[in-house]
Amino acid sequence: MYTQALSTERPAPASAVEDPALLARFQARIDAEERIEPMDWMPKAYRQTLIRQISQHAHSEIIGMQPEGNWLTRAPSLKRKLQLLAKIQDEGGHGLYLYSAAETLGVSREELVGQLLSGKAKYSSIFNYPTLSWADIGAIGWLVDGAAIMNQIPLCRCSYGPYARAMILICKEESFHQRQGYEIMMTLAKGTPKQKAMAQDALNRWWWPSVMMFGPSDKDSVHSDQAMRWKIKRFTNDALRQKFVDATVPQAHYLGLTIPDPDLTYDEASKHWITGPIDWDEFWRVVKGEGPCNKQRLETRRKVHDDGAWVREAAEAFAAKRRKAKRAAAA
Ligand code: FAQ
Repeated sequence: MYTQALSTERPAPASAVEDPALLARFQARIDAEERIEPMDWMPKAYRQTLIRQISQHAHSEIIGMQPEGNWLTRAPSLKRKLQLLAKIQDEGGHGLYLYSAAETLGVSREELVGQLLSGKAKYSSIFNYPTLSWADIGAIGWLVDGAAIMNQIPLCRCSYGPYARAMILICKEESFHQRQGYEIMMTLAKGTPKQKAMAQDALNRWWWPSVMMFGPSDKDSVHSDQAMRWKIKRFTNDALRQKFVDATVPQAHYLGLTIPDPDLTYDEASKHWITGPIDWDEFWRVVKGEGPCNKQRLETRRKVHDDGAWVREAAEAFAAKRRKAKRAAAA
């Protein structure tokens, strides 16, 4: 019931069903770096890929509000509470932006939200981990938003116009989120020994899930090849993961914290930090619904959705009233 359904099928090749001339023209537009807009012709598989990716992204933003929401009432100062509140509201806004971008592809928001609430749709694995201490709020901003930026900056150049444009504001806000997280970590790391230990413990628990957030390794990524040909994705999962590791390891060193990876080494020749093996069994367990918080996240989301029914009903009644008044004025 709580499984985030896993489609293991490879997407149908774009050429399987559609007019070769239209397909060739479409690919030529992509190759020429033209933006595809909602009313343009596009292959069915392109549309489906975008609906899948954008809606998963939207669900991630909405579910991603929960781990941080857990600390709103326990933030250590008014300033921290205001920052966290603003960040969580930003994430909610990103979700709404992204649902709107997905709707331009001909799918309704009700359908997408229904897929999330039924447990059929995926959202990012990272949000199925618990936030056990205040330091986790620092670690999420630093690592999770840091990983999100690494993945999302290239999406500003995605071939689909509405998604690419939505990502511009989202990336600006994620950048603020990353800085507020790193600043929390810096305060803790330079604080008392107990505070530093909290920061190290948060890093220990969030490092590997953040590294996994980029998705399966390239050899197991089902969608990457086609998504790269369509310029939806600009880099592979492993390439982005490497960029994240290279950027983040020196930041951990600056904090005086230790990356929880005894095999981590710096390769002088390639100038890359090389991690030890990633536990893909853990990744797939979480994706399939068996992470520490999958059940709780969906239950909370369903309750919030049900509790908010009156808001949707009131908005519909108000819209109907306005339509009626407009008709009366025009008559
Ligand atoms: N979790 O073939 P690929 C954020 C699935 S936003 C769960 O490589 P693709 C902001 C994948 O869907 C974070 N499932 O797939 C924030 C596919 O299954 P399917 C979200 C995952 O699409 C911060 C299967 O594995 N960001 O953090 C994951 O080419 C703080 C095979 O994978 C985005 O969504 C995963 N981590 O590449 C909010 C960015 N990875 O669909 C609050 C946009 C893979 O066939 C607080 N998305 N899977 O059933 C993307 O860039 C891509 O969709 C990837 C996956 C890179 C996530």
